[in-house]
Amino acid sequence: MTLTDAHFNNPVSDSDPLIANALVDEKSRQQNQIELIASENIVSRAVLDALGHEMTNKTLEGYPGHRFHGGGQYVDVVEQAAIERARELFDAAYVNVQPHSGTQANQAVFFTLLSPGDRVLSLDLAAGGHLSHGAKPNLSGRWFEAHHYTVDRDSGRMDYAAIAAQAKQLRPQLLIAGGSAYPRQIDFAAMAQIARDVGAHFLVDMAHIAGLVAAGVHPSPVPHADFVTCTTTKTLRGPRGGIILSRSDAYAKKLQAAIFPGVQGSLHSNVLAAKAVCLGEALRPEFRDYGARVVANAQALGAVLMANGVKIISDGTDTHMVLLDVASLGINGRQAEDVLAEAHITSNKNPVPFDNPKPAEWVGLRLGVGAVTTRGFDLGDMKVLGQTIADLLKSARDGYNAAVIETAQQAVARLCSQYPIYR
Ligand code: DSN
Repeated sequence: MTLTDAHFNNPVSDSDPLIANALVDEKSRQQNQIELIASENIVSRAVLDALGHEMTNKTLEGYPGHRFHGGGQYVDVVEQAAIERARELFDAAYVNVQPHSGTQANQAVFFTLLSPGDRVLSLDLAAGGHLSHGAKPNLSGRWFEAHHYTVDRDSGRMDYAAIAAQAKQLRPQLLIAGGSAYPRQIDFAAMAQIARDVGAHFLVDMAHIAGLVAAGVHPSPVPHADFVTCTTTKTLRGPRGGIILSRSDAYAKKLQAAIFPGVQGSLHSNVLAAKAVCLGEALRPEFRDYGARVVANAQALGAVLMANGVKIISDGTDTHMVLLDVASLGINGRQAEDVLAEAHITSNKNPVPFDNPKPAEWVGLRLGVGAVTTRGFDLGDMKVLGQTIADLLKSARDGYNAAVIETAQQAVARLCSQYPIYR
């Protein structure tokens, strides 16, 4: 084999054993553990095909029909398809499918609307907000004057009267709803009214719930917000990347320029193809069924945990996630994450509203059911899983009971072999 032939045809298992082994191990990890990180899912083979395609070789800047490089005719096909599918799925007038991430989609909206020093009002990080909404260590928190609203201490839900009062006092240029760990439906109409009353623009970051909105099992922010951003990764079950949507074309020119050349250079051609595939999948009737099963599974998981005395923020969920306050069990979030990991259940420690800012002290554990619902877990499986998790958490409280961990490992192994992923 010539060097050139090897370059084009050798699989990674021949050319780079270190990386090949890590890839094999990662696939096996995904097969043999239960994934409950709320920002994850398991994409279709078709999405994987697009991601691993030779289209990755193509460099392009600009937009379909107006590129800065030649040879873009097939990428134009996929980008146009992604735009049209997102437009149909979310009933949006304006769509930009190029953001490399949700954070860059948010940056582009900031770049379109704001000048450094402008005021932003968004959900507090501990109450479920997102770093890119003005958190101090993020560029958005360095360049803009960010303020945060929180949730009601007793109900764990957004308090619209309190947000309205804060907005009136602050008069932000931008009001943001959405984030990474708010398990309840947001009243987008109420938030839009608050923004209108103070002359603010209104952005909804629906990264976590985009798939639920697409499936019609969560109200859409698109009719209410000036701008909606999301990732394609989470409940939408697509590749890593972002999208910007708007109900109107009013800011189209500025948003196009804000993504390129504002905050990004060339686009990721293969990822655009994968986005188009996942948006096509989300348009099919079976995706509506998937969305309904996700919410039912999350509610079933929350119910079993609460029946076992585990505190759930807001006493339930309307989405794909439940947020546990494990301080009620006398442990912290890291201990909860660790004991679940012993039984091959993957989750993440998380702050709960009004939590300590130090991650080591957080007492929350966030669980999301997008991935297990993709595998086929049903309500009966959620009962088994919920009981397993409750037993593990109590075991951590009582000093890690080896028999409980072994029983949990067996339950997880049974579920994983019942619901295999990629052949
Ligand atoms: N924001 C992070 C999360 O929700 O896990 C990554 O998307």
